[in-house]
Amino acid sequence: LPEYQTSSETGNRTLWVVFVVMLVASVVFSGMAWNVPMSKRLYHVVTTLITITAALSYFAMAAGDGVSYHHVVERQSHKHVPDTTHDIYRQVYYARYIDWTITTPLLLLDLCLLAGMSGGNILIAIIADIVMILTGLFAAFGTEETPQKWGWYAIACIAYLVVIWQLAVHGRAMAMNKGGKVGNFFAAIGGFTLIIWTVYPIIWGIADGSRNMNVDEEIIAYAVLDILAKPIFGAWLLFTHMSMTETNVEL
Ligand code: RET
Repeated sequence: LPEYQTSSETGNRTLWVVFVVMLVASVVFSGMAWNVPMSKRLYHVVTTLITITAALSYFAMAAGDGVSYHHVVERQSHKHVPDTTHDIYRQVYYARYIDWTITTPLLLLDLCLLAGMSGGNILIAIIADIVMILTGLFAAFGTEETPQKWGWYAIACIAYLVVIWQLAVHGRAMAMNKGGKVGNFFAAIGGFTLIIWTVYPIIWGIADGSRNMNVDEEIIAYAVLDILAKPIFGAWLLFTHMSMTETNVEL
């Protein structure tokens, strides 16, 4: 008999809760945009687009649409009985990768604009980020019977290092040039981002990669990370931006 690794009521309820959180954040962030002049709204627009996209993605996952069963591996059913195998299928929430393809470049754009990075460096960071997410998607649909599942994962990690390099080296230098206030804020919110983002590939390795976490635990782990990386990050950025003229962008 095949084995199906599936979310339960707990995972599903978590998905609905995060959907509501993202929806409320979107309303609050767009409301905040009305309270600042047009010339200060770019971060509000970018940040609201991030939470709206996440709300749509969580709606799809909660409704059971952004998910499919993936054949992971064929296993020996009994250690000492030959020719008895069973297939293992696990739910892959591929809606996440569609969400991340849109939202992680927008999150990076927020940070790049804050630092005042050059167009070339922004483009490298964003394209490397898209490569990271899409090669991560290939890894998610890889099979444990071939080595390329972890090969795709390794490529995604290299792309992630390119993103970190652009932000930590070029981003930080440009932010410092804008003065101590922006420099310190960039270091703080950039450090927060670095820590949160780095937990994603770790969770992926434990849950999707090696199946040492069940589907419910995986949903909860990503839910916590997504709330920190999107609404909490966004609120911090927008409230700080409102109190500073140095963060204004001429775009
Ligand atoms: C994957 C697996 C392959 C290796 C790496 C990954 C990195 C993912 C990251 C995701 C960040 C998501 C955010 C979402 C929105 O809030 C694709 C998990 C490196 C860094 C911030």
